[in-house]
Amino acid sequence: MMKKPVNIAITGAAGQISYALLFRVAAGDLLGADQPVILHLLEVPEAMHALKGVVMELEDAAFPLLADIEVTDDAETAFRDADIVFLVGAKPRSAGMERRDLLQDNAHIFSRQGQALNAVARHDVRVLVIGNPANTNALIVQRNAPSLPPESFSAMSRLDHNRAVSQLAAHFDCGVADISHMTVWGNHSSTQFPDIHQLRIAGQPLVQPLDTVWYLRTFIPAVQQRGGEVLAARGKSSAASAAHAALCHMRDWVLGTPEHDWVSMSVISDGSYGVTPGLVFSFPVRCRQGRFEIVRGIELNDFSLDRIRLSEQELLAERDMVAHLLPH
Ligand code: NAX
Repeated sequence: MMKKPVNIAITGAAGQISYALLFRVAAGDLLGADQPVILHLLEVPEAMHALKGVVMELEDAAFPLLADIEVTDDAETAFRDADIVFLVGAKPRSAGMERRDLLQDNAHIFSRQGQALNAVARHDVRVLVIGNPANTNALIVQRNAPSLPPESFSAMSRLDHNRAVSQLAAHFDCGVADISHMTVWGNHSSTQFPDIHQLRIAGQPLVQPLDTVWYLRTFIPAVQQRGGEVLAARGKSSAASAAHAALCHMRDWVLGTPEHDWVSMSVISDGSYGVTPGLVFSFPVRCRQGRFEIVRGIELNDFSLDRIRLSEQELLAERDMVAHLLPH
């Protein structure tokens, strides 16, 4: 017998990340080839016409798993009954705009969406925030949805994680699947800390001492600045790789992480590794039976702790800037 469809809400549905995400979700790349889905697509009124075109293309693809498509410009309508929510839609950063202004503009979008989730979402909903600044937006959404468990919310650091894994495979001349125990700590910003101190290749810890010159001068900046490089080359920010990272994040959350590895997810800090409780911070996590757990007991050297503190400070400053939108 056919499974009951899963309701998946996606905001910013006419944008470029969604253009890559929607078709893969409808094709079964998120939850598997036997799981029907219903898409709830949210956009602003001005983008509705463009969204109609995307819906036509979804129809034209004749996906067997796509049970229905609902289109709306009302957040409560989009989030009602949703099992999974991808919060992609946000204002882009325009020329000359300060990060502070972007934060304020988007903070209002995410506080309203948090309230809408609070009003209508299922208690077991899983929410992934992709729209930037993703970590602080996720904090705003969570704080505006006090009736939902805090562990319903996360932000995306998986694109940074995947970028790091790919760079490591090239550097160590191995396959991507050979790389494990990679962690991105902190904010999805230039203060993120890609940490390879626990790295294993084909299951084995590194035998040679870490090449610190390469690590500090090449690897860390390469991961931190990859988004800017893509933007400079394409004239547009990362889209297909971001959509893929969103699928990886949500699939692992729902279906579980590989047995002998972990992934990087931005989740509400429980104080692990001294990170201020309540901040949405990227940690190493394992997922089992639909729940994530921060990996504990990793020994961090002073260098790593300093990097983690730096990113934490940035998130605390962002939190202060949106304090008026954090009611609880
Ligand atoms: P686009 O500008 O192509 O699309 C955004 C869409 O969101 C637009 O269609 C817009 O109409 C819609 N939108 C705006 N406000 C909305 C609202 N209140 N409700 C519903 N929809 C709304 O951007 P895209 O390239 O798709 O990127 C989306 C977001 O992802 C941006 O904030 C971007 O910075 C962020 N990213 C986050 C990444 C991460 O790793 N966390 C990486 C990729 C990307 O940079």
